[in-house]
Amino acid sequence: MDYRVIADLSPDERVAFFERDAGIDAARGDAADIISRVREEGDVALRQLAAEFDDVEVGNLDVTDLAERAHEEVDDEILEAISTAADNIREFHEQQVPDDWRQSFDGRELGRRYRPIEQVGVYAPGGTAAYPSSVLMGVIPAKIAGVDHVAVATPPGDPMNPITLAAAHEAGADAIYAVGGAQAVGALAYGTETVTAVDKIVGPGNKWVTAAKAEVRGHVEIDFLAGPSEVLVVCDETADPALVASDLIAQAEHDPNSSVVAVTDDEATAAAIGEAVDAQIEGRERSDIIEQALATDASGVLLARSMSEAVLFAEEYAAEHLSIQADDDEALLDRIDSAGSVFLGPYTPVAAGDYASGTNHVLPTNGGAKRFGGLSVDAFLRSTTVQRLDEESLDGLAETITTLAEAEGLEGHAESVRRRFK
Ligand code: HSO
Ligand code: ZN
Repeated sequence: MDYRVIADLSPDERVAFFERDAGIDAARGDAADIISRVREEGDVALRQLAAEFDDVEVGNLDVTDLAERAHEEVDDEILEAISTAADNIREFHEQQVPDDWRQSFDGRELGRRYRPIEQVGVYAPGGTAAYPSSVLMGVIPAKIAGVDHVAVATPPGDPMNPITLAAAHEAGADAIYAVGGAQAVGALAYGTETVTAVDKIVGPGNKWVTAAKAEVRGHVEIDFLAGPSEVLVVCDETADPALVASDLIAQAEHDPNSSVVAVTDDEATAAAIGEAVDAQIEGRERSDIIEQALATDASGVLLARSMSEAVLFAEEYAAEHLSIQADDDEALLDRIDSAGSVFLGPYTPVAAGDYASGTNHVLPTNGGAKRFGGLSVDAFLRSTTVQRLDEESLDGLAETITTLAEAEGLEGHAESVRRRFK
C-alpha cells in the first residue's frame, strides 16, 4: 500500500481519520426494535432471534452448568494460557482497588468509601471470532471489585464455544447465558424469564451490540460505546517496518471497519511499512477482513514532516491502542495525552495487551480516549462520600451556609443550621 503525506490530505481525508464511523449510529434503529421484542416477549424472543441471526436452535439459554465441564475438556495448553493470562490480568487489576478513607479538615471529618455494584453483565463477542479473552477482561475486574453477580452473555453455538465457557469459569462468572447481539444487551438490561437484569453492562461487541448499549444507557449503566479495534503506530527510522506492519495487520483482522494507521517522519520507513503490509497480508488467514479494514478512509500509512507533526496527529487521533516504536519513545509519549492504552518499544506488540500482559483490552475507540479511559476495577465500584462535623466546625461554617442558603431562597436550609445552636 502507498503512503500518504499528512500535509497533502484534503480536509475530508483528515476528517475521515479523526471521525471514525463504525456504523453504530446507523444500527440504533435495528437495535431498538430488537430490544423491544426482548422486553415484550422475553425468552421467546431470545430463542427466535437466535434462530434468525445465529442460525441456532437454542436449548438452554442459561448455560452456566456447561462451564465446569468445558473447563475440564478444553486442551491443557489452552487452559494453561487462559490461566496465565487470568493471573496477569488479576495482578494488574488488584492494584486498582481504592481504599476507603476519612480525613479531618479542621473538624470536618470527610471521606469516601467504595462499594461494588451488585449485578453486572459482561458481553463477550462470538461470531466471526469468539473472544474468551474479553470474558477475562470483563469478569476479572468485576470480581476484584467484589461484584456479587457477574453474568456473561455470549452468542449461542451448537455446541457453545468451550474456550469461552472455560474462560468464564476461570474468571469466576456466576451465570453464563447463550445470548448474543443486541438481544443480549436488551435481556441484561430488562431481564427475561431466564436472564437476570443487571445494573451495568460492559464489554465490546459488534455495531448492533454497541448500538444496543447506547439504547439502554440510562436504564442501566454501561461502560462506554466501543467500536471496532484501532491502532496508531507512531514510529521513526529506528522502527522495524515489518513489525509495525504486523501490528497494523493484527488489529485490522478484527473487523472490516477496524482503523489502523502508521505515522512516521521518515519517508523510507513509510514506504517500507506499506510494502511490508502488502507482503504480509497474503499469508494471513483473515486477509479478506484485513484488506477491507486497510481500504477504509481511516486506515493507512502516513508521512509527517516531523515527529512533532506525528505527535500532533496522534493527539488528535486519540487511538484506542497507541504503539510508539521510536528512539526516544518516552519523550514522544510525554507529549501525547489521548490514548486508550500505550505500547512502548519493539517487544510490546498490541497483541500482548489484547491477551496476556495484564492490562485491560476493553478500551475507548473512535476518539473516546479524549474523554475517558478503558475498563478498570473502578467501573464496577460506586463511591459514597461520608461526613461528620463537630460543633465547632459547624459553628465556623454556619455563616457561610446560611448566607448561601438565603441567597438561593432556601430559608429552611439556613434554619436547619441555626437550630443546632438554639
Ligand atoms: N484488540 C481488541 C481485543 C482483542 N484482541 C481480543 C484479540 N482478542 C480490542 O482491544
Ligand atoms: Zn486485538
